[in-house]
Amino acid sequence: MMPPFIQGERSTPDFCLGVTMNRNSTVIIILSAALWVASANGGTPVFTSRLGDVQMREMDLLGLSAHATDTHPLAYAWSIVSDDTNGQAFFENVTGASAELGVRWISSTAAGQLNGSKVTIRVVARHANPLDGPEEAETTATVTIQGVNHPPVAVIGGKLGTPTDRIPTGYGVCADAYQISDPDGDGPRANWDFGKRSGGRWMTPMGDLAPALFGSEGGRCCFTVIDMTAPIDQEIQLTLLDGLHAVKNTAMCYLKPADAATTNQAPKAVIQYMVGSGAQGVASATPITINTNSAITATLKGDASTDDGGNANLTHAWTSQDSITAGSVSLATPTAATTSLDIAAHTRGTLTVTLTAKDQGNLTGTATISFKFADSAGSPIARASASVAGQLVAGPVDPGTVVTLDGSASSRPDASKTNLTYQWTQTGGPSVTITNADKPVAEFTTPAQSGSPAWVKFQLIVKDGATASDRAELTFYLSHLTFYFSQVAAGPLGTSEFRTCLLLVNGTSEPVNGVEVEFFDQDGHPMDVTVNGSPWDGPPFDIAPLSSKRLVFTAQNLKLGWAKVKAQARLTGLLLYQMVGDDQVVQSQVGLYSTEAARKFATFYDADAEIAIAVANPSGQPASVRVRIIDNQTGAEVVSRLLFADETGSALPALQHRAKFLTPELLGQFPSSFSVGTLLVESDVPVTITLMETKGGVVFSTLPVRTVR
Ligand SMILES: [Ca+2]
Ligand SMILES: [Ca+2]
Repeated sequence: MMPPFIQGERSTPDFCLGVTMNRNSTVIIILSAALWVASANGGTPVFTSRLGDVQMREMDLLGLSAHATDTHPLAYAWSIVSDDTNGQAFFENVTGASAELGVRWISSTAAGQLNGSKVTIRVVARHANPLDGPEEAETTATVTIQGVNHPPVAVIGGKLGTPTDRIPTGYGVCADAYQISDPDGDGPRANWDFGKRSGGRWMTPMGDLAPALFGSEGGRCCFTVIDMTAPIDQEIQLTLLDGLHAVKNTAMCYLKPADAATTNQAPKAVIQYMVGSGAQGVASATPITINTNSAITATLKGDASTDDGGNANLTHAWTSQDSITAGSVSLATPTAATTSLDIAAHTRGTLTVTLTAKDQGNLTGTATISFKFADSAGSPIARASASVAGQLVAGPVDPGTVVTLDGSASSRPDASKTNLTYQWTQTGGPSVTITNADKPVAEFTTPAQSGSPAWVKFQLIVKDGATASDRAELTFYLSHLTFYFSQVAAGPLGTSEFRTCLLLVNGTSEPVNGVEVEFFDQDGHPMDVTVNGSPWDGPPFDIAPLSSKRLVFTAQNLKLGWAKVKAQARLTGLLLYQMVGDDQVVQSQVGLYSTEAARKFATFYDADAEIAIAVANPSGQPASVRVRIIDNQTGAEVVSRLLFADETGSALPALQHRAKFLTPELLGQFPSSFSVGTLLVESDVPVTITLMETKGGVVFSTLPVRTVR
């Protein structure tokens, strides 16, 4: 049943002495009705309606009026003459001939104790203008307290949606007060309003403005769900007014955009963290390192988690899994939106915390955050340096260079080093292999520069047991693209002359600027040659787009060696190995292709052919080079010999060059069944090779060489 809602009616007719009980009540008690005729010429006001004795309740308001007449304007003074209620009676809303008397209760346990108490009130009517005379009239009444006005019970009904069944944009929402009650049978007055809101924002042409409420003073209050940016939880408030009571209750309306998903979606858990009083961050896959020099607290917040049902309806559960080797960590309040980790000083180890956010449909989403606890006071310190051939690396490094990574200066804070462990890891750039990656001193060979990124990066982490250092990082920039010709020659030879003609072709649509060509002799010294008729001192030169460069090297004395070409972009290079007669006519010419520096090459091998191999070592270290021959028919290895067994340390010294015939003396005897196979050339440092087929010692062809990775 719907109680009556009569809002604030309080009209008291003239000539009627009225007292309305409980201004919202339909009950009007008429106590008396006396009528006086005003004196036409008298100066004394005359009450046409007087106060009369009446009962009222604690926690209620009593409407009072007492009208007087006079030929002059009147003023009224209301007062409490005597009061048994110990000050609980009071006037309010005093306006001329009307006033309200209220009686508070002292406490809910004391409710009713004022029963029988009397309050005497008086109203005095006198001239509003003192010049009209001192005459006045008064009327008094005794109010007896009887009973208590109990607060109404505010209950909100209606279909307001649920977190998992939201009301979409365009629909109407009506909240009702049909289920309210009042212990005294009063019909309280209802006021409606919007309360707090969470989730998205309202979208109106004027901005984020809530929809209009219809029936904000009545038994039912409605609004139309307007467009919104994301699901909204909108509180609606009902206030019941009953005498001195204003009883409030709220209910949540669950709303969603028109095009929102129709089925309940799982929450998305998000962890925000703060270490000590540091900046707030959002958990990522990378563990967060916390220095445990002293005890510290990390705050974890889950209230940035989201859900289509609104994050206010999510529950949060935190769990943790740790691998603590020293100290301790404790997780507080595992079921609150915000929790914290209390980390004892000198704690070491790792901890992963999982947040599970659950919606009212029991769908869950999880997020994790990992911490690494490091006690820097005792952590070792990683120190890394790099060198090439004993020289610290100071600039870009050529491809194929062996770089030494040196972490042997790492130590504990007290400079001790015993039982430290080392780990070198590549952290960027083209992938390379690290030799001795778990030793203080490691090495790698720089890869060819193949565009982006033009660097390789490494880190060293040193551990003392489980306690790791911070990482020490090294970055190496790679030189321009470098390629090599492992056999060049220039100078007179009998009646002929060797010369080397180098052709470089830029097939790109961009100029290739700053090309460098260096020419080394067999012993690794710069070769003193004439190029295109002028002494060569190796200045960089440019090659225009779709253009080429031809360099002819000649020399006074016979010189053999190798060439190195560096360019910003890949050039096509061919070296013509020429013999020229007295008449400057080319007698023979063999094209030799370039190779990159590498540790392993493969080529064709024919036992009946006369084959020479030229090897240049552009690295800064001696090269131990082995030749192996695999029988193509049987797959068996028939040769495995060091190529430079006659050199110091059986290795080709740094920057030097040799050419050798692959004779039976060098290779040993083949099995009689062997005819053709694959020649593998392997080196411990990057080298560059050329395989030449000769007749009577004279080069007439080259063999295709493939670098093997
Ligand atoms: Ca009541
Ligand atoms: Ca949900």
